[in-house]
Amino acid sequence: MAAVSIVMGSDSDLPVMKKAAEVLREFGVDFEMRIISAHREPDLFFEYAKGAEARGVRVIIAGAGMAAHLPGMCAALFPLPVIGVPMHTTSLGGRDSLYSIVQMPGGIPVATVAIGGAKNAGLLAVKMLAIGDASLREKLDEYTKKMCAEVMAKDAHLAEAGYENY
Ligand code: RP5
Repeated sequence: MAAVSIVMGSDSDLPVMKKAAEVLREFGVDFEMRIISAHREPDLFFEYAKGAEARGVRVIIAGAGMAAHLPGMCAALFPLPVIGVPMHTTSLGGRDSLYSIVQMPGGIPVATVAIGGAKNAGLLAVKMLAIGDASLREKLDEYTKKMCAEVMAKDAHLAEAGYENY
């Protein structure tokens, strides 16, 4: 059963939204992934968002661009957390998507990540699920340690390449 649902407004969002899927795979979290447009197929979208909780979904990660209403409408219809991922756009650099997603009215929150920030959206979903899952919580510690070791290795390579270090 999918605990996380990744949804995006168009297949043009897929190269970004794949990064959320990669994180969920890394943590062994079951997820579903859909392309559903709130604007172009509103009836199907309502069915998807209203049925998500009954399917076992605990967190929705919704990515959209331009007049990006998909995450906000997910939050209006789905009672559990929604994470919004604004897409970069050629016309307005993604500010259109960002403002559409982040400027939600009081009472309907969307946890908005950076423009193109699907990796962090995946991680945030894992952290939400880890609140009630000790094994995921442990995996988060391992992930943090690994990240720290990677940066330390890069720093060591700088010194090996002859740059000043102390
Ligand atoms: C939004 O419109 C989608 O999320 C996408 O980012 C944007 C453009 O969609 P396409 O014209 O590429 O299908 O609904």
